[in-house]
Amino acid sequence: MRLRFLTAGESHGPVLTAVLEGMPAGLALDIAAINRQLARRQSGYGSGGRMKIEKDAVQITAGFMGSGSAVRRTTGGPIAITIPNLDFAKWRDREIVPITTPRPGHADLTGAVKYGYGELRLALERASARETAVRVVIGTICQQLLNQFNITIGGYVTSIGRITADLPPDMSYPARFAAAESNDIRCPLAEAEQAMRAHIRAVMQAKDTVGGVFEIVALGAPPGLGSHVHWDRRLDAQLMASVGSIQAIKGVEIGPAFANTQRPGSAVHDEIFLADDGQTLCRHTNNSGGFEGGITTGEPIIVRAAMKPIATVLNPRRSVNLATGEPAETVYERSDFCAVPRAVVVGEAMVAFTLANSLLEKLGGDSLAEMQPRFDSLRRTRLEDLPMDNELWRFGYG
Ligand code: EPS
Repeated sequence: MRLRFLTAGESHGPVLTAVLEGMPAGLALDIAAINRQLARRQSGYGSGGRMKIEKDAVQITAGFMGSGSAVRRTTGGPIAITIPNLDFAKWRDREIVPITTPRPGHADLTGAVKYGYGELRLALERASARETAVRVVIGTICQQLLNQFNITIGGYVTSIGRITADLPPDMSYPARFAAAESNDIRCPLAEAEQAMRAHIRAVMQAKDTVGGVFEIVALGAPPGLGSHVHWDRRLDAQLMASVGSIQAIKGVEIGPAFANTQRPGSAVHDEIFLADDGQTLCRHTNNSGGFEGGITTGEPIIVRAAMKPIATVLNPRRSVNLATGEPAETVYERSDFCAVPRAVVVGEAMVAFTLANSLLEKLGGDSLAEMQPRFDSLRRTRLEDLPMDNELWRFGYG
């Protein structure tokens, strides 16, 4: 990995902390844009009360410097990131009732088995999706790097429970991103959005939770990122792992991968054509989701993620009180009802991080200035970039 990050912090502790290592020097970060992404992550229908308490704002205390007339830029050093938890003020001096009955679906039981916790809150606090706030900061920094190379990322919700948005294939991706941002379900189709809202409302009234599917799209990625030569260099697999690492994500597919299983190969694989210029190879379809052999094709990268219903359910669930050894019902603590609209922003962040890493691996370079000419000289899917030997050939091993 050329780019790495670590996060630390508990949901109700004083701060979230992260370090991003490997960013090249010379990138002028837009802090206001980072805070706008943090606000996006906080807004989405189906949230619990916590989002009314937090007003996430980033503090960057290393790796990004400059004063006076010079624009502040990344130094190439590790970037230190902090977001305060405003809710901490309420928890700081409170005596907190023990949690001894694990919630099905949360990390309460598995965390206690693994770490030997005598208090289940220790698992809950770190497993919480509160941590995704710092991931959004990291992802936005990565997006700002990718923007320098005209690579952009957006996302939207495609289903909530059984309500699905059947997006017209001719609706452009920028139009989908813009339409999704016009509502707090983050769904590009008005009709589906209203049905999704009604469904989430009904789920909340029934004291339950609901999951869904969202799609993250990266536009402008050059062909040739990732590699077929080794399992851990396949960029599609790296994207599945990074998006799959988001709390409550239980499935990730590249393009319509599961739907493709129901169609013959002749209907799935994106045929190759010559564009009008007689030079550029192009496709009229993108069933591959932007990847062949773990390498980008140059088509839009499509990552789809399945989010399970939130595990903290207002209706008590059957469990066992580990303190008494008796069957018991779970005790509810404030939570979200549907986090799918907000998870889109986190999905974008993880895709941005993974693509930025891949671009840095491809281009090398310690500064933005070094990367730019290397990017401009990348081989593209043009005949002139792909000269063939076109002669008889032998393996010729020793
Ligand atoms: C979460 C539970 C809720 C969510 C939280 C994730 O927090 P609380 O227990 O304080 O109500 O709001 O998400 C965030 C705080 C956030 O910033 O996204 C959980 O248990 O995972």
